[in-house]
Amino acid sequence: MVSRLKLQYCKIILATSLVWFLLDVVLLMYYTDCATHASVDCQNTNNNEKPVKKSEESLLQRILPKGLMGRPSMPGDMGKPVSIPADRLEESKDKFKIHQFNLVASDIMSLNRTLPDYRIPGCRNKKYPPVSKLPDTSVVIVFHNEAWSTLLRTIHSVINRSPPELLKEIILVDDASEHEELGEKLDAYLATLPVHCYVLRTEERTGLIRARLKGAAKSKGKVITFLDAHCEATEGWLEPLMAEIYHDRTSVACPIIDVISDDTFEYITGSDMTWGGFNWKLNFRWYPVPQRELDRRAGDRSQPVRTPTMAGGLFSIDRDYFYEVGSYDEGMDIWGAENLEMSFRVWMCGGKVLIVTCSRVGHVFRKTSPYSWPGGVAKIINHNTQRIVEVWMDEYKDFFYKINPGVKNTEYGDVSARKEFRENKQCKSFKWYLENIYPESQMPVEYHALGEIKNKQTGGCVDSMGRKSGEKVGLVHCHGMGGNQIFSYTSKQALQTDDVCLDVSAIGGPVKLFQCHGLGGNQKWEYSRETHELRHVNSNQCLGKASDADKEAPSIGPCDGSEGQKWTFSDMKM
Ligand code: UD2
Ligand code: MN
Repeated sequence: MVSRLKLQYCKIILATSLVWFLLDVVLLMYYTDCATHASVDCQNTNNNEKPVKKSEESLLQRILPKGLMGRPSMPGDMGKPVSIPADRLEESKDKFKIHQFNLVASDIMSLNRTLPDYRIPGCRNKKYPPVSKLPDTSVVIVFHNEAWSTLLRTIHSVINRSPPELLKEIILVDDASEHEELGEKLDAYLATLPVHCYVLRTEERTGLIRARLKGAAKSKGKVITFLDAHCEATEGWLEPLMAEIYHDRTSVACPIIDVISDDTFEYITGSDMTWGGFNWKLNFRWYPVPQRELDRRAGDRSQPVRTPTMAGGLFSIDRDYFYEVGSYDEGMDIWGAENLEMSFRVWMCGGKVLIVTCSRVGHVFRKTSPYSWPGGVAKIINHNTQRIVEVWMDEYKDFFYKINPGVKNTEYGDVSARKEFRENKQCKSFKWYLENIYPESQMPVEYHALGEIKNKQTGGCVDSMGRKSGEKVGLVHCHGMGGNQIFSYTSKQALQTDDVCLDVSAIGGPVKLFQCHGLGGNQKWEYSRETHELRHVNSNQCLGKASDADKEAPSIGPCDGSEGQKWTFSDMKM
């Protein structure tokens, strides 16, 4: 009896020891992995792992290398908003303008801030080729006067959350910053990091496009990954990007860009249901992913979205392919438009632009730019944009020039080399791009007219008055300058200016501007070239001259054949 009890006792002891031993091995394996990721926060950053139970903590302390055990929680950890202590509120307001974000908030956070695993379940369990097969990447980060804490947090997040085998190096390109700490102090700090990380410096301010080209030229990885200097890479961000390029070297792979609040630095997840587009002024805009693209992915949200354009700051591209597809337009200055140029070029010359929904990187979006703009903002943006329009947009450049009449006469330098590239590569037409890649575009593929809509009786012109979606459209004196008086009568029978359409949802009006949906409905108008009437199909009413009630807006009422309900288009194609 006693010996049987003894045997049972021994078995229990043995079994318990075995369990503890196995647990030790498993935890040791996990934390050794963490250590190679060089993160002091590693145990907190991987939400895939079960939370560590209280009872296991002492064991963890026993087996972990010193320093890796969780540091005390810090402001902003787990992506939470930072609250500024009362005695620093004033300072945080003052310092906001330096970088156009809350520098005090960023400075009191850890450079190794912890974040939850934000991936959707379909992404967490996804199998990728082993890291030994995936291409490695050089990460290129350009900056001009970036804040120390945001720049270093970008770097740490990349090191902490990338498999070391995939991270070849981090190349910073300092675009003539004036802040002293970004000099030798930065070099010294980078030398202590476990990943090869160094700074190239431009002699004078070159702008982000040429700075990126400088970084790319030095890169040694199979892939180049560009990031802005105020980002945070999240768990598992890199493998899905590399996997897309591994499967197809002509893929330009962008992560989902999540929002890091410029005020509280809260990490706010962006939607996987938006993609990149652009308006007539060639401003990059986010729009909902259309049903067509959801269907193509058979409802699987973990599949990459084939986006018409990219935001520009964050993407991976095969290094050789980057050069094959024309790298960047070196003639572009300082900031802006390079993202659309690259998107059009990649699609039209045989590649693809993807939003890889399993990869998420946060970015501090700012409301205003903190930099100086040598020569002025408008001049630089117009210069860059005109270079795209002239090289890539064929006849569709009319949309840009008519809505931006002032730009036509500004200088945009020599684009002959870019045109030659397009020619040699036999890249497709912009019409092909609109038809095949972006049929939902705000630029109608087919249209009957692009110009003024003039009232026959009063001579007034329909005018967007620069108003937004949801507001009333205007009807004022024709100025003949284009801009807000440019409307397109599209083949879908919409009356569109930029990305808004004339929309009527009630009998008797008002006639409003509304985001164009391309589905007809309240945005469908029939124009008769015989009677010159513009009939709103859904309500069977006609557009008319202004009424006494509102002298600066078109009316809408029963069609009566009067002169006030007759309209002409200044540029009728049909
Ligand atoms: C977006 C892109 C950005 C770029 C830009 C259009 C994202 C998240 N960001 O604007 O990467 O494509 O659209 O051009 O998609 N910089 C320089 N030299 C300069 C000016 C800027 O090195 O003369 C750096 C700057 O420090 C930053 C990067 O370029 O790291 C992008 O500038 P930004 O953050 O002001 O651009 P953003 O995010 O508003
Ligand atoms: Mn940015």
